[in-house]
Amino acid sequence: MAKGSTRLVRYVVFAVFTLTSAFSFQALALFYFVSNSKYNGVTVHPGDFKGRWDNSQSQDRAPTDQEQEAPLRSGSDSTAGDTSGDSSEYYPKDREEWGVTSKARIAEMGKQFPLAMNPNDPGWDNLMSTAPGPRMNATFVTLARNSDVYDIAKSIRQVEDRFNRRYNYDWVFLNDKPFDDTFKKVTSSLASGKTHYGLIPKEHWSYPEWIDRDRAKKVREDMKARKIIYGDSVSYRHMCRYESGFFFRHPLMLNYEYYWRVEPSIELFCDVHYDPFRVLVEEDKKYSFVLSLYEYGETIKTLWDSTKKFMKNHPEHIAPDNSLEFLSDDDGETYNNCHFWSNFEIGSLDWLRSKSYIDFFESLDKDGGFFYERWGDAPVHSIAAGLLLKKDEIKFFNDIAYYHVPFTHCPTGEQTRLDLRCHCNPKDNFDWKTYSCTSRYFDLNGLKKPEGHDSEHK
Ligand SMILES: Nc1nc2c(ncn2[C@@H]2O[C@H](COP(=O)(O)OP(=O)(O)O)[C@@H](O)[C@H]2O)c(=O)[nH]1
Ligand SMILES: *[C@@H]1O[C@H](CO)[C@@H](O)[C@H](O)[C@H]1NC(C)=O
Ligand SMILES: [Mg+2]
Repeated sequence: MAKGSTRLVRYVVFAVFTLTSAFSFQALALFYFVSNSKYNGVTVHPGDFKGRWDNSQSQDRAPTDQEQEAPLRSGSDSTAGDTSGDSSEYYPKDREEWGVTSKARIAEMGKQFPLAMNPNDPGWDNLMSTAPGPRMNATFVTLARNSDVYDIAKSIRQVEDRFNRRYNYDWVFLNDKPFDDTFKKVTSSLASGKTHYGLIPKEHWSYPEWIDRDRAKKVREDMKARKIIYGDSVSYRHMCRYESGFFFRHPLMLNYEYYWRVEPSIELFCDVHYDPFRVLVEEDKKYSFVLSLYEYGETIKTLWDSTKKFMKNHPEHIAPDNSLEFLSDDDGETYNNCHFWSNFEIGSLDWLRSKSYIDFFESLDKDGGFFYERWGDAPVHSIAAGLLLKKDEIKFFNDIAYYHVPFTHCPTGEQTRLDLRCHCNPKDNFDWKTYSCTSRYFDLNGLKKPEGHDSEHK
């Protein structure tokens, strides 16, 4: 158990009622102890404070200032469930030591644990220990514009607080324009690992020569008139094509084997206690997701036709034990629009750089749907994962709680949420709602849905 695990949260609530009568005031003090003992069952006995807070006294008078500030924390409890010995370093054995009653006492005790007020003070970085164990060859990756700086700052802060401050994985930022100083300063101040800033080569963010730009323009005008989201955007199309076919080949990304994609303004609602990269390595997974849903059909009208063409031309790339069932309800005839939501992904770069994936991407790219329609990288990655990977190479992370507007993945299972100190509302969990495809993933893989799947979101 980690050092902090025996931390005891104890609230002492004093309710002082003043009762007025004709001739006298009477003060009544109520003590209310709430103990949060989920870690290691540290028990709190209301009688613990009896010696100091004798009933007869407390009914007669309100507690003095000294008493009020007294036993908020208890030293001896910290050793009750934790035999690691770590805690003794930080918590005096004698419970009375915690009765911080005077400045002199604080100064005396404080010498042992000086406050770190400035970055160069000892202990500044010691918020909680670094996770032991190996690190994978992995990085976070974010595609962003300079104007996204404060939205990505929010994401980084959450990723760091919930996970990376203990792991310190690198972070690669990619942009079709050079990153400005503000972007670099803000993001590098938040990331605990090394940060790298890459410019996207022009040829990865422009029309391939075989694209008829007039035709593409007409499509955008038409989609604009039909109010299709991002339908009139050129940059969005370059972005989707880049995420589909190029980010993993950026020179900076060649230094890594695994990636975790992070977008601006996402949220992580729960602690991530283990290294998901290592889970992928140990379980031999190539792709993972937390949210799945149906794609907007208007944006991918011929994507499945292109996919079928690829399957016919490259039967050697289709995995025998694939997830076609996730993608199609009629054995591959049509696409059911199910996809993993790719704004969150943890996956293998080597897989994306493999011949099978590149052949798939290039085949789609030649058909032009990134510009003649508005193919998203989510269905492209998902179809690839569904067909090129074995079904047990795709992982669902129930533990990683996630939000990207407008959908939430809040872990199913109350105990899980408590253990991970989640701050999401289980009712917001999208997994088992009608527009999610996650049930299909469970059925297809013969997985048992977590307890609470049928009740918590209602
Ligand atoms: N450098 C750059 N990044 C972009 C551009 N458009 C979108 N992005 C990034 O691509 C990702 C997806 O874009 P976003 O606006 O979040 O699209 P949505 O999640 O589909 O609504 C985000 O990480 C954006 O920061 C662009 O024109 N240039
Ligand atoms: C990480 O992976 C990349 C890509 O495969 C490789 O070039 C690099 O040497 C690896 N780094 C380490 C430290 O193993
Ligand atoms: Mg986004």
